[in-house]
Amino acid sequence: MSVPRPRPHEAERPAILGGRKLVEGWLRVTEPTLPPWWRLLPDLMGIWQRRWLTNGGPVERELERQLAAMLETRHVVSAANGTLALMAALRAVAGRGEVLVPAVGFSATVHAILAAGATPRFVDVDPESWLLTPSLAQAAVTSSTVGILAVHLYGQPCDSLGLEAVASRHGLALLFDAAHAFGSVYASGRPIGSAGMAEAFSFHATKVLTSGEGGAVSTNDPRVARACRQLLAFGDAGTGYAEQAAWNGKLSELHALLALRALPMVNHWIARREQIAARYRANLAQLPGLRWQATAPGSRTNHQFVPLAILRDEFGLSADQLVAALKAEGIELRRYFAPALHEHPAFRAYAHIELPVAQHLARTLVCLPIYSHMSLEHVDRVCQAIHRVYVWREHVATQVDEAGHPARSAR
Ligand code: T4K
Repeated sequence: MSVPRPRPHEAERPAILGGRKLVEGWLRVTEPTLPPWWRLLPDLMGIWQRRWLTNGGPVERELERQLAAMLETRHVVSAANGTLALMAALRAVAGRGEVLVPAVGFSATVHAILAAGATPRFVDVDPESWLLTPSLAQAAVTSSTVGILAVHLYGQPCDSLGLEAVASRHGLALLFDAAHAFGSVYASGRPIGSAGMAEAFSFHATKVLTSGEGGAVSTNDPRVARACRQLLAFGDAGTGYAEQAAWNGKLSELHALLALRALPMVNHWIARREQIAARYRANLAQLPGLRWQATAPGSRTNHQFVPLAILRDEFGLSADQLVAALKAEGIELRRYFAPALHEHPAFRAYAHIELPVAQHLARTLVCLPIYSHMSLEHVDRVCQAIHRVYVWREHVATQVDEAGHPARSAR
């Protein structure tokens, strides 16, 4: 005997079905948290008085010094953005062969590999942590492999010790794309930024620590630091000659200042993000078909993102359907990171194999809104929106198809 389903409550009708929007205006998936603007005024005056705007100015050098102290690393080289930081780090340590890279992530990681003259070899990720693990890397090494570029995806730390063991066993360069992970901590208790041959950060407007556009390479090896500095300044080590083909990837004083004055607040902001992420988990715990990224015992994420995998068969709606339904509520969810990297048109030439976990994740991942000054009331609104979309899921599915487009019946 089939049990009749209770009718969804009218008052809980989602906006996509004609109910009242839960958010006034538009709740962005993220926005930058900034130091108070007036605190920057004396520094701005200094920049104006010095008339020194870039090329190794005092603010940029002070930022590098403070970053190195915080990251517990010997050298930090600032960069105009995270992509250039990664390009320089790759060129400095890896040769022109194959670099192993996880197939879930942002295109910039692969652009950097290609720009540095290497070749990406896409590797599947772990179904729990969604990261490149030592065993997956080990299994992917070939005679052409020259390096491993692991990504601390969403801010979640990779197993640095395990990856270091694989790299040293095969004589490979080990690099970390730490674009998402400023302030995250390895299981060993060391800050992200201190492992491998180098780690590369992004300080884009969407990151926990931002300079608008910006990035940095951290390394304990003075030769890598010197090479990166040269690569980010026309290949010129101060001689006036271009000693190698290179780029202009320097960070300006104005950008450096923004990050420098934000730096003392970062730990407080990460603590706030921890509360936000915990609230999401608690509020959504009763819903079926939601999977969270696993954190390795002892390690700590900065919660750069709050990613969630939506299992359609259990939740009743696909990730794209949920994104469309929340958009109607005034809430921005993002499909970071779909498609899988080897499925981007630009990189298909390098995709020789099926990567089932990456492909599954690309179909199911969404990122919930988070920023360091987000109110818990807004977190609750997002959760309420997800709850009511779930309660009305069968009706929602009549409006939007699985790809998130208006359903045929609703057109
Ligand atoms: N490696 C990895 C793993 C990466 O994810 C990235 C970049 C890199 C390397 C390279 O680092 P960078 O070269 O970028 O430094 C963003 C960022 O542009 C990019 O930095 C980031 N990863 C990537 C995952 O996402 P979009 O295209 O999502 O940004 P956008 O403009 O759609 O904005 C997202 C949300 O933020 C919106 O709700 C609007 C809001 N926003 C945005 C900006 C720019 C603001 O509130 N204020 C702002 O100023 O790319």
